Amino acid sequence: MKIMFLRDLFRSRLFGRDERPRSSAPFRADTRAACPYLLPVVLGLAAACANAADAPRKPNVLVIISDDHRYDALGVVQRELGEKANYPFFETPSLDRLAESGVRFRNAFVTHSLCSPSRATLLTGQPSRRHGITHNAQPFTSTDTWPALLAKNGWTTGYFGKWHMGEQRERPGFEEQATFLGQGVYEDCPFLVNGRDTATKGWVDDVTTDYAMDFIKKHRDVPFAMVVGYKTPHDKRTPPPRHADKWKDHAFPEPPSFHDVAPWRQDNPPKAWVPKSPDRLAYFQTLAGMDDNIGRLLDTLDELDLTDDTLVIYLGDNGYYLGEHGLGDKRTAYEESIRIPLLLRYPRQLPDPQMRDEMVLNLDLAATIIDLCGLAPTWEQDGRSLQPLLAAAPGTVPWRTSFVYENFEDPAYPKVTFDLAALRTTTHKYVEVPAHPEWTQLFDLRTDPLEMTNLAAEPSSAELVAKMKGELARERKE
Ligand SMILES: [Ca+2]
Repeated sequence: MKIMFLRDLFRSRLFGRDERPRSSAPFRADTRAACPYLLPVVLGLAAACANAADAPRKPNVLVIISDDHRYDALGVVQRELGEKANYPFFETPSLDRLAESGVRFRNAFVTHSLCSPSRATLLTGQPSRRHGITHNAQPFTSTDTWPALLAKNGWTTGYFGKWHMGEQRERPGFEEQATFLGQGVYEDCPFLVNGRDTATKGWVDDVTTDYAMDFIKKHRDVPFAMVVGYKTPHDKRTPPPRHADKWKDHAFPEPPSFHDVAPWRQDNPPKAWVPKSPDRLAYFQTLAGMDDNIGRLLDTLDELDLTDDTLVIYLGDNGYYLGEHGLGDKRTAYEESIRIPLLLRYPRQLPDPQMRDEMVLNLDLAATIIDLCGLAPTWEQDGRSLQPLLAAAPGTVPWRTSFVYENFEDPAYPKVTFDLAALRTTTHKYVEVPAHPEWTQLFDLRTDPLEMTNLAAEPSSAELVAKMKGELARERKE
């Protein structure tokens, strides 16, 4: 026991917590063998360092972001829904494993449901109107980002997989990269590996994971921070061959809101529901392929003894409609579009699994990462660190009761996209489309969680509409 104690002291004082050996087994063997000779040295070093302040621990950071993964396409959520499960066949063992060993947020949202704007918010902690990425074709050049901050403070940074931001080739703030341009393709996707165009073979998210695992192994002994961007389950979907025949007989039930057509689709309502849609099936088949790869990443951390000291965050970049309100895609403000799966695990600081129901946002993740890494942001943050929330019992930390959601007209799709703003509270949602005042919506989410009864024009709602409209305008000006 004494030897173990001295070893730990030696490690924490000599290496600090920044460059600690990551694998304890070889160190333990060496220390024991050399102990008679090392002991005086160890004692001297320990004494010399005794008054030195403990350097803050530098966790590794692994952020995994997928593309169009809606909040309920998780095995653990489907089981939780019981008889109300809309996809009861679906399983995500690796994401469930992350959820069951970390924190699962059951009310997580994005502030803009679109690929590039959401990624810019993840990196900056700012909403689209502030970071300026309001559609998918804009390059992102800011280095007011958590990866750039971590790179300046001793982390090795890497980016893998999807980035988007038009066809941008640069990945500001990330030192190493194996990434593809734009949307990429599912099969044999061309990659850009540290600036060099590189052909690859196989399913894109398998390839991305191979590169990401190599990075983890290469940098196992130093703090690293990385983003893994999966293409899954964005259309046009091609599942990996190993899942191409899965669930083929499943008939998807019609969503209850399928014929409650969104105001902007009234002139073009959907045709009859198709229970067996190959495209919808492929949504889940690609997610199964991604889940395999998340398992490979988690296994890699386990095998390298890095799990306790690695902050892992999984999120979808936006939700996705699978027929609700007659819609596909995302962008607008119904729940299926703005809610995301969000999981977080960091055993060193948050050892106990949790489920949290506070409204949390992709906007909060930059502040959270920076906080858990022991740093302070050097630019304005619109989100809040989740660390104080997670360190306390539910209901004991004052937390937001509303947030602003925004979408902007996309120059690539001017006929089907439009400026939209919403205020979502813990009980209601108010949505306005400036170009179409007749599309204004108000939903009471307590009694109408599927958002099928628009109360905006009800005389009894006038006061609430005025109040939420005013709050929305005020918050957007800040
Ligand atoms: Ca997306």
